[in-house]
Amino acid sequence: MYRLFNTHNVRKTIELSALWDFEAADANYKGKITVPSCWECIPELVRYKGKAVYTKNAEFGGTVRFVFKGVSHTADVYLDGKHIKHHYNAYTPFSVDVTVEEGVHELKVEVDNAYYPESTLHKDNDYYTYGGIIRPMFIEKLDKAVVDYIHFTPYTEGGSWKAKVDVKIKNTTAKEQTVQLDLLLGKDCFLSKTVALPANEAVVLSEICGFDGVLPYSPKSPKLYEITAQLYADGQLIDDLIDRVGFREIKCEGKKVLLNGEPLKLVGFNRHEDYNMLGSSVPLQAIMRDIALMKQSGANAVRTCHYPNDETFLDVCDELGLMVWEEEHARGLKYEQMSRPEFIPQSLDCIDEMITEHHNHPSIFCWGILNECESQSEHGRSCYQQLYDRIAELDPSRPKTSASNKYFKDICFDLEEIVSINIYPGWYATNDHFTPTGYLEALKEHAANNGGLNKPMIISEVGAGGIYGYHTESMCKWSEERQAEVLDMQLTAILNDEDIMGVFVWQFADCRVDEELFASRPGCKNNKGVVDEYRRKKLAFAVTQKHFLPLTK
Ligand code: ADA
Repeated sequence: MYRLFNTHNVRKTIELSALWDFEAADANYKGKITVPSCWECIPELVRYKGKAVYTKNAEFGGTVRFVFKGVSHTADVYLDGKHIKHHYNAYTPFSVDVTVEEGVHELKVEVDNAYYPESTLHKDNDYYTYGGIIRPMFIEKLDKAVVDYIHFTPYTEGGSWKAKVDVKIKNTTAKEQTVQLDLLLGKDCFLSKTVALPANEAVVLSEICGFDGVLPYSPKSPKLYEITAQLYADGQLIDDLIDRVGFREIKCEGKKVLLNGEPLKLVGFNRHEDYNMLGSSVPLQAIMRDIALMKQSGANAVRTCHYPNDETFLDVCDELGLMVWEEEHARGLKYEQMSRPEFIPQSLDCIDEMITEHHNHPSIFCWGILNECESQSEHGRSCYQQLYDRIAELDPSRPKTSASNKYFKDICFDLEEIVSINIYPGWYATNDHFTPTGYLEALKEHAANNGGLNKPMIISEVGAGGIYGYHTESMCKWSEERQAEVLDMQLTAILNDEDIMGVFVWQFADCRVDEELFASRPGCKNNKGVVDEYRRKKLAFAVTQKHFLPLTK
């Protein structure tokens, strides 16, 4: 099962076996491959950047939906030789509906993980773009009408819980029809409505509903409820969709972020989806190991640097009460990428898919964009504005932010609800940045004078490098001892600052990076993890426990 709960009782899913035919022609490789996985798991392809073709024959018919949870990074899907879908960006799901005769059909997926100028989000970077169908793929049997999504936005009014409930229903036929929609929280039906569906169209039903006697969601008491949409046609149950929600409300009040009226003090990590030889195709057991280690450090939050994460990861965060800063896909993009015509559409598609799919996760407390991108130029600012506007349109219930490293040149602090800054004093800069009148004070003052006045502030990245197992008397940079020493100094200064409501250590685990960065990344890895790529703890792990546990246990 992909999610931690069953998303359909009525809609049938055709389970394809995991082995597909596979060919990476440019690598002169042909064989079988598992779906999901990264093709770098195949020894001959551990450094392969390019195109590959996945092929699978399967028996199905009628109206079906091909659902891809993640293909890295570009997919072109063919059914019986006919092109039916193109998708760019590894980290967001996509689907396509087709109607075919019953029988055996050939499904072909062309995948490409190479870099091109028109690929404005996937480029040489301080993380690795793996290749393949990296997340699960399903074939769903659709009836004449289906529930595409339920979006549940809880809020309090006059001391009781309400929610804006948006349900998208699609008519999969060329005939107009009327269906009945029932909405249940747990087993209790709280809304029943007749809905007219024009031929071949989808409609979104929006309702405000009240909920009595429900328990709130919080990190320490992560109470979840299943919400179910059921569709009836002529009295027969024809489709359903099940999701999970939590009754919690996020608000910014001065320098605080409030969850159900309580100020959040967030301490945690930046985490790439990268698990040694499994690459970015991280199974539930490995996700659980990461989250168990983060909780052992005392962390109560995680940032999905620098892209939307797998829903399984978000499900575990929901269930264990780990608060999530989720962000659309972008790291260190320059004018070169942000001035291309593809940039805005690729970014908006990523935001649309991220929020459409992840709207209901109560653990997500904010949406992030454009990590360390061009927030110091007018052109960059217009890009930030467009992306923020799209997020506000799709989900006004969560604050927005972006992790900046433009410091005293940043001109976008006024566009966001939370001011977030990445700093590396003692690693990329000398220690004097943390003297009482040093960096942090200067940065806070600049932000306050440039749109960030009286806003919550997060140190979204701070840390240092350490190579697992490298110990030396000199405690030189890259030794575990020096990493621990620098991180200790950084966290002491940050966590003693009343104005900072959150800190995300860079980073949880070492991750693979592109060879373009080899000169500053020993072993072509970003070695700032507090654990290495095999989740072996470095001395820095104990430093995070020293600072986090007293605040969160
Ligand atoms: C930046 C960037 C991270 C990582 C980090 C580092 O802040 O956002 O992705 O590259 O620096 O390790 O230097």
